[in-house]
Amino acid sequence: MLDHAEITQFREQGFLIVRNLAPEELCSRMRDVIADSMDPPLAPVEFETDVQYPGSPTDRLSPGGDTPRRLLHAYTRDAIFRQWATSASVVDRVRLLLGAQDIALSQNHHNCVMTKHPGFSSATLWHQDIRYWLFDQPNLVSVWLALGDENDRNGGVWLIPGSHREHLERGRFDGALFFRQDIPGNQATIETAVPAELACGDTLFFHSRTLHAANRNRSGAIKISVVFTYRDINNHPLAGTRSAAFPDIPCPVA
Ligand SMILES: O=C(O)CCC(=O)C(=O)O
Repeated sequence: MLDHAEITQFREQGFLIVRNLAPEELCSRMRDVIADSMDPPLAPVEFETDVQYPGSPTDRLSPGGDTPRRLLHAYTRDAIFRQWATSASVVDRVRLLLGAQDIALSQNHHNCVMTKHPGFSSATLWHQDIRYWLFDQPNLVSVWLALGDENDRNGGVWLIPGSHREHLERGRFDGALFFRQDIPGNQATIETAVPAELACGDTLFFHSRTLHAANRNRSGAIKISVVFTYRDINNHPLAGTRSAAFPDIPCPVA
């Protein structure tokens, strides 16, 4: 499933790539469902204009204003996403990475199809996913499945190895909790970033405190990824927060 070296790598670096984890047939069925959900985009959808990141169209009426960034609630969109999200390939690995016997999938965080379009996509600045999430402990694992090639040119993700273990003072982040690029200490950290270059079926497991970022899509094709987040069943979301908005899904024990 995962060997000692892979688990150690995840603990030290805050991420791990497992090549070719999802079979081509499953990826192809996901791509078909997603293609049927794109024109028109089936709700719930997050548009590029909703995030207002660098490169986002200013409003829904401006050119590219109707570009989707994420098809939300992937888990309830189609059985193929549920099959992947609860598969032993994913769940047993997350269990090892979290060091937890029982885990649950969050319906509130990620749980989406990322669609990064050429032309109107935006860049995501450096951040830790946990910044807006509220759990007893900041230890969650997200699972990012590439449904095609991902690299810097089409807006693939970059990560900072070991950042999930750093104590990062509040002043190193801006008001929106992005890791500031205007202070030398942070620049030195950012220089250690590595790209997660992925091919279809490759799967990136990353910790909720790992700093990551991504550029705009400068290729000619849409980049599509499917992302789910998991927690130890005993690591509860704080009641009344967005992290507890919808109940989490307990994952099957092998
Ligand atoms: O694809 C991107 O722009 C990065 C997305 C991301 O980092 C996130 O959703 O946490």
